[in-house]
Amino acid sequence: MKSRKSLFIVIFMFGVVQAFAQSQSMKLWYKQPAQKWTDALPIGNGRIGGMIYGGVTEDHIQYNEQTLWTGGPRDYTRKGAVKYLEPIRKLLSESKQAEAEALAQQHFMGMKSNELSYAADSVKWVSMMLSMYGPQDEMMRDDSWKTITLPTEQGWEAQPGFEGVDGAVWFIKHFNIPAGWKGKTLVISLGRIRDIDRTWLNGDYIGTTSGNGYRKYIIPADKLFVGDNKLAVQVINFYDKGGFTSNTKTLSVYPEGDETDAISLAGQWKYFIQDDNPPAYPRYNADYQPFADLYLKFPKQEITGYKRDLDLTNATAHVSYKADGVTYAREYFSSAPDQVMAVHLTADKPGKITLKALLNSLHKNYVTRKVDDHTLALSLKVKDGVLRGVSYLHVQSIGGKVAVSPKNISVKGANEATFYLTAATNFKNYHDVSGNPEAICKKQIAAIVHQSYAGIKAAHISDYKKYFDTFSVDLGKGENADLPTDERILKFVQSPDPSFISLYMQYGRYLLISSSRPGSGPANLQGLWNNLLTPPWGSKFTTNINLEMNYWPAEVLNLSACSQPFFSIVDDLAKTGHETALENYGAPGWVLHHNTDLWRGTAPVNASNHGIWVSGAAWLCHQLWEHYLYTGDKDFLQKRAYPEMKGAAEFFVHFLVKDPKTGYLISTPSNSPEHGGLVAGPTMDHQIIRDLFKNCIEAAKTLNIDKAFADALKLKYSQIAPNKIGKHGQLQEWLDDKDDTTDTHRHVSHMWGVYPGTDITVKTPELMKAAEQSMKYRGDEGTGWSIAWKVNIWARMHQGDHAYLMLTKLLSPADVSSGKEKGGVYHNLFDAHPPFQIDGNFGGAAGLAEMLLQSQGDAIELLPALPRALPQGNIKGICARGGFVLDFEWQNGRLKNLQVYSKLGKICRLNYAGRTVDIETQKGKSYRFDADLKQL
Ligand code: FUC
Repeated sequence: MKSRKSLFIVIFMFGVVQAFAQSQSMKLWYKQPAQKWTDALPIGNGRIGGMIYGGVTEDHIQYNEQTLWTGGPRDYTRKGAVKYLEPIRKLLSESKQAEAEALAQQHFMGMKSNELSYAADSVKWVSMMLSMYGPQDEMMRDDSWKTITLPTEQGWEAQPGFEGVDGAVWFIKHFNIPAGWKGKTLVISLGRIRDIDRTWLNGDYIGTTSGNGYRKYIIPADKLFVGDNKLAVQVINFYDKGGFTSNTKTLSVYPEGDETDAISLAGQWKYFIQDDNPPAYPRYNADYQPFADLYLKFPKQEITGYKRDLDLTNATAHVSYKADGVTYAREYFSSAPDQVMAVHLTADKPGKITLKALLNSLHKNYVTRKVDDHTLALSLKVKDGVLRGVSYLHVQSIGGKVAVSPKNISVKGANEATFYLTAATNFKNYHDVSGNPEAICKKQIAAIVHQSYAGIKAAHISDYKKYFDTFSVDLGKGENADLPTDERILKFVQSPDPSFISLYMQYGRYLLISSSRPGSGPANLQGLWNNLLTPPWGSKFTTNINLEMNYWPAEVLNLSACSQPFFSIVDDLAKTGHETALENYGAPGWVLHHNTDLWRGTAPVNASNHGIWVSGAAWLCHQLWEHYLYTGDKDFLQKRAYPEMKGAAEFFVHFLVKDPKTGYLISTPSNSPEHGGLVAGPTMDHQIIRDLFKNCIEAAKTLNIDKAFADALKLKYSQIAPNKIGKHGQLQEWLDDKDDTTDTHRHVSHMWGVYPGTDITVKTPELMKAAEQSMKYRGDEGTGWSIAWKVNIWARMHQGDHAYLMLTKLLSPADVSSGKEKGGVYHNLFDAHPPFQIDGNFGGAAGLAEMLLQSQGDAIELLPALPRALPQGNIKGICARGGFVLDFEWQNGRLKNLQVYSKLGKICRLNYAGRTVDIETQKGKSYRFDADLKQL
């Protein structure tokens, strides 16, 4: 028998090995620096986010501050829109969808920014642009112009010097016409141009076209010169992508009827930016903005042993390599306690740290300046909006020399150096922009100057661990577990890599902790990370799936506190949404349509065929109620959740109308998200409204208030159009049985009742079967978030293998061939819609949880959708409704043991493999069970 001491050593060593194994397996790592943004590693403290490229001679940290957006406080709701509500409803009830959409587009959508002034300003500006120069002007001599490679398929913004440019730009191209073309009529093909072109050949005007379609100009034979020809194109771009935006093939000149003889015009052109200050383009929503870029420039060196990683256990990123017998290391993190981003540079020999650090920004309107002998500042202003930003970059070094100029900080021969970066804006809240970013930065740097790096790092780690360490998961280890992350992604399809799945699950938690900390704003479409002035979908908050999905993992994966920013945005939206309820619907309470932003617009936006979707507020309220179910926080229910739930319900009490055909209460006008146009009575709405009414009734009962209101809701509840099974055995997406079985649209909105709702469960087998049929018709492909949603839905259907199949699709490589992308993961494990959208990361993590534990019904179901591919595992800290935290293990696909901790002292009903047990629990106590749910 082992002595106590040696047993202790064995246990201790086992613990160390375990801890080491856990920390190794919780890393994303690479053998090379990031080439592109989706290779870079994200860090964040909920407010300041960084993307670390980790280059050797030039490191690049692109960074964001959560409140830097375009736009400003304004009214988003169109006054008097309500006049058109009944006419729109009437057209829909007469099956005149196109007419209803046209009427709604004209009178019912929200207000764009500058909507009233733009038309006149734009006409004035365009006429100024057109009259300023012609190609014969002295200004048009292109000898000293800069060059650009055309076409730019992704818009000229992707070219250096063109970042964020909207406006008027002249382009000139010289090309040679061969003698053989003499006497032929030519075609000049310019491809697609955004938005207006005016084109001249050898000084002769040959035409103009508006819009973003293709351009072809016919040149009569007598206008040609054999030899050098000069093509001049003035391009006017109002907003978003600019320039020549089709592929190289379409940019050419050829004799009419003989494209095979084409001369390519693709390649180098000369350009001159005539004016990049057009009137601000009217927008329904604002865009989240990148803040700036920190560059660290090091002396050139031959290096070996490069490694870059992100350690999820302590939210620190690292770069290390060797050069000239010296090991260099960099460490990066974004601290919530100290509100700074830190970059710490060390070498294992003294005096080896030499570099220049500089700040620059994509915002045209930015300057840098010296603050003091250790601090550089950057100030910026967004182009179309009221927000200003300030960053301080402060350095502390040991040994060596530091010098600060207005442009950079240089460090020479130091033993180590640490940079601290702050960022702030004048945003205070959605109607107050009186903040002082300079004062914030100054204060934050003053607060860290007397602290040690070790102290700041320790505070960061312990703060982060408060969240991260509440949960752990181990699904076993495959043969690829020790490979770099980018290689692992590629191998994942070929051989099982269960620890890659647990890494992905924990990465979802990491991203939520990093982008949504109490006190910060909620995670947007890209969480906290965005490097583009015109990001996809504005990197805003889309509410017909995306914002909600961001918070799916929060409760179940033991990060309830990370939902606080979500609750805060709901508080704001309940106020702004009240205006929209009144102006568009003459209704009490509040309403939210399918998008919002920093300024909390709630009106319908974009096109009427999908922008008029009325269930945003109700869906957000579902998550308020869920928070109560998980935490039992009655104070939250009473003071925050219930008033907002009640407001959302009051809206629908007013809004629902009796369908003349069926007699049911229906939601009209609305939309099944982004599918099928403006309609009366989409299934999803009815599922969400039922859920809202049910939860309000339950909440009123719990709080012992509002009995009359709850009774009124009960009556309405029973009159709402029910889920219906259609002619193909499918769950109908609409009131009419018109689903198309070949339709593979990414939104699976009518599955809301399966997940996240509970209208359809395994206890309603016929509806569940119909839902399954619809899922089969819809297919297994989709955008990132669509695939993530399907993981959750198949899990709720108790089909673990199908849920797992979806998970493998979510984890497939997003970069398929050069330049092309598909739904999956990028090298940094960001989810690809494509492009990057973070909801898939969060939905995927939640989906895996849903496979292992469900508690939406009257029992906690253990391993309800365990796939064959994950036969063993160990999970600690997963949460169930009713205030329970569970740790359990399974082996050979069977539960092995279980421990339940009761936070609230409620009765706990457990369900596993057909067996159900009830136990009375006491608050703060744990209960252990064996594989047969026998209490130990
Ligand atoms: C919804 C989706 C799109 C995208 C956008 C941000 O509109 O339909 O796929 O995710 O949000």
